[in-house]
Amino acid sequence: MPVIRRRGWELPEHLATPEHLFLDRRAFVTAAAGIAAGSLVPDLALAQRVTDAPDPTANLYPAKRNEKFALDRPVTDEKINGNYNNFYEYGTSKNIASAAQALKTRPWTIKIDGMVEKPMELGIDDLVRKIPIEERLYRHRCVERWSMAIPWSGFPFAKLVELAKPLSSAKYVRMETFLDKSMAPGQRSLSYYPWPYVEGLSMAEATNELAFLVTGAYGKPIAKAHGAPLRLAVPWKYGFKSIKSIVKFSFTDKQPKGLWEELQASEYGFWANVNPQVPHPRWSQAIEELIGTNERRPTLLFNGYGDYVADMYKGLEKERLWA
Ligand SMILES: Nc1nc2c(c(=O)[nH]1)N[C@H]1C(S)=C(S)[C@@H](COP(=O)(O)O)O[C@H]1N2
Ligand SMILES: [Mo]
Repeated sequence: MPVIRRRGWELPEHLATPEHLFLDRRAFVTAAAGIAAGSLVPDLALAQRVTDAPDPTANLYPAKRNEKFALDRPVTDEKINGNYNNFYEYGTSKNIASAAQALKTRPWTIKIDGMVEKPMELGIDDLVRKIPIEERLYRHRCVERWSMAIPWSGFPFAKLVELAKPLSSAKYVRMETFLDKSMAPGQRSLSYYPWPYVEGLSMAEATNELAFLVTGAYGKPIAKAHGAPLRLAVPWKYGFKSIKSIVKFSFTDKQPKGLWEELQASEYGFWANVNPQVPHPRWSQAIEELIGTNERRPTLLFNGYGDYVADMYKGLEKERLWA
């Protein structure tokens, strides 16, 4: 396990996991009870790891890299990236990789519904074989101020939109993660969270060239801790928009409310574009720490992806573009 050393400039301890709310007493009691119940099945993660079948799409990796998406920094070491995750379904610490082995990724059905010509359900393996995958090097900036650089594999979100054939009345895509307390201890212990995890994008954002549906990372099918078998990468937005383990895409005319906005609307909004000039209510966003290095850098507007995305927000300047 790589140890991530925290230095003096970083967040005080009580802010170290800011996406996690300060617990009120009642919530804390519920959470503690949930954790105690969860401890009855300590070996579940290990058992699952041993019995998992080989990934049926493994032969598609490594996918050809699309050189258009270049980095200004080295790729984060896979071991560090694979062991420093936010996946609240598996706990509120960063060290959830082992617990996430309880995630069962097959069979995995993806539902497309709402304002579409023809709603459909399809298995992840059919979906991944329908649309050619490629590799892209993307940066990732969490609202907690850390960042990484990842070689994701997957396909443009626009391809899924093409498949879904949304009606012209659809304005947003709402995405949902699985809901299954039996394989997600966080969904039991954090019982006051509005599970399942939900996130949303406008149609313009979803069809932006950068919006990427991820099926793999580091030249292989995506690890469970990263949100197997299908997660989103929208690198100009704060990390919490990049929903993991997606089971549903709903096309809608109502602006979706993500899990964090639902929990704490005063801190997390719909747009959530990286903006160093707008501090989170509890800390600055001016600087980021490159996890796994000793480096910190000034945060860039739209995480440096303004050339791709700035046009979408013309006229929206008065809206809350912050985390
Ligand atoms: N379902 C689900 N998706 C999620 C989260 C989560 O808790 N549950 N956390 C988000 C946050 S806050 C971040 S920073 C990224 C972390 O992705 P990584 O672990 O691959 O770095 O996942 C996002 N997607
Ligand atoms: Mo995050």
